Amino acid sequence: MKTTLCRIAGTPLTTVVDFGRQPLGNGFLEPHQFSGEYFFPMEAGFSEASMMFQLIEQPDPEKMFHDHYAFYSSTSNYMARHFKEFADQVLRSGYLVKDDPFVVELGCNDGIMLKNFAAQNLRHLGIEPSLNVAREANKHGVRTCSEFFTEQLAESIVAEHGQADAFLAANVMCHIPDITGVVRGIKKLLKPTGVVMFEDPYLGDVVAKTSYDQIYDEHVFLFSALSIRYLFGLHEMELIDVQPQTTHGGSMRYVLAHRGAYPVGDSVVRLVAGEQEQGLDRLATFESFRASVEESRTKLVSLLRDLKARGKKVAGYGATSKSTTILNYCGIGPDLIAYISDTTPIKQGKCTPGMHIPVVPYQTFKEDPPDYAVLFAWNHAEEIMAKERDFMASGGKWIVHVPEVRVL
Ligand code: DWN
Repeated sequence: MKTTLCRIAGTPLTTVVDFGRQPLGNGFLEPHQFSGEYFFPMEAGFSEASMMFQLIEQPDPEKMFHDHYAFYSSTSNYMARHFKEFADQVLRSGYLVKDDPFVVELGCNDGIMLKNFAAQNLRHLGIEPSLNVAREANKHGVRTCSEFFTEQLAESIVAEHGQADAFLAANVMCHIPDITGVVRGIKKLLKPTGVVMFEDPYLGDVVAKTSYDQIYDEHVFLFSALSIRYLFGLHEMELIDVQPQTTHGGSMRYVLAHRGAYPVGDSVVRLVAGEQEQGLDRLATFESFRASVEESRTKLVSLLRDLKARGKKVAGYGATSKSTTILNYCGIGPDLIAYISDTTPIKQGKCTPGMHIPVVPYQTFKEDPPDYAVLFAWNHAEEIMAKERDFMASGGKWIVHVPEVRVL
C-alpha cells in the first residue's frame, strides 16, 4: 500500500532514498516463477512531525507473511541465547504479577523466545501470522495463534485470557504498517501495571553505519526513541526505559507502560538527547545518509567488478532478507556472485529475489569455497567468523559493507 502521508502524524512524507524497483526481501523463488515475480517501487521517507523513518509503499502483508515464510528465527544459536536472556530479564523484572502472570508475544516466529516461558509453565500466548513458523512454535510447546494482531484480536484475547502483564515483540513492530492499530490493541490488552518490551533494528545504528540493507519491504519503519516516544505518547503511554542491543547490527529494546505507571528512566533522557545530537529528528540528516548509501553502492560494485576482472571466485554467505536490497539496488547478479550459501532448507535450491542468484546448502560453501565471500549475514559476524576459521586459514577472504565496504 502506498502513502504520501506519515502513517503516524498524517502530515506529508518526504522521500529520502529511492531504491528503485525491489522484489520481496524473502521472496526466494524457482526459475519457473521468474516471469510472474512481484516488484514494487521502494522509497524510504521521513516525517519531521513524527520523526518516523518509513517506507512510502509497502506490499500487502499477505504477500510477505504466509504459510511458506522463509525466515526461521532459530537458524542462529546466538539469537537463541539472546532470546533466552530477554525472557530471563522479563521473568526477573518485577513487572509480572506473582500470581499467574500472563505474557503475550507478537510475531513469536518458531517460538524461539516464548519456549522459555512455556518451559516454566507460565501462561503465554504467541501471535504469529505466518502459519508454517507458527506450527513450528506449537511443536515446541508454545501456545500460538496464527493471526494478525488487531484491536479486535486484543479484545478477544482479553475476553478469553484476561489482560497481560507483559507484551513482548522482537523484530516485529517495525514490520506493521497499521502500528497505530497495534498500539490501540496493546492499550486494551495491557494491565494497568503491565509493560510493553520490544526490540527492533535501531535507526541510529542504520544511519551511523550506513546499514541501508535494513530497509526492505518487511521493515515499513525504522524506529528511534524519539519516534517511539511520539507514537506511544499519542495513546497515553510512556517510554520508561531503553536498552541498546548488539543484535541485527544494532537494535534497541524499548520498555513502555501506561502513562504515569512507572518513572521515566535516565536511559530515555540520555538517548533522546543523543538522537537530537545525531539529527534523527531532522530531514537534513537523511539527505547525507542518502549520499553515504550511494557511495557504499559505488564501492561495492567496483570491488566486485575488479575481483571478477582478476578471475576471482566470489560467493555470498547468508541469503538474508537484507541482501535483497543490496543485490537489487546495486544490480549484483550471478555474473558477480556465483552462489549464496544458506543453512535454511526452505531457501536452498531456490534463487534470490530479483537478481536470481542460486541459493545453495552450506555444504557447497564447505566443499567448493570461493576466494571471497560477501558476508550478507554481517549481523551474525561473530558467530560465523568463529565457525569459519578454516575458510580464512586456507586464504578465503570476507567482504563486508558495514560500516564501510572493505575486505577482511
Ligand atoms: O526482521 C527480520 C529479521 C529478524 O530476520 C525479518 N524481517 C527477516 C529476517 O531478516 P534477515 O533474513 O536479514 O535475518 P538474518 O538473521 O540476518 O538472516 C540470516 C540468514 O543467514 C538466514 O537465512 C540463516 C543464514 N545463516 C547461515 O546460512 N549461516 C545464518 C547463520 C548465523 C549462519 O551461520
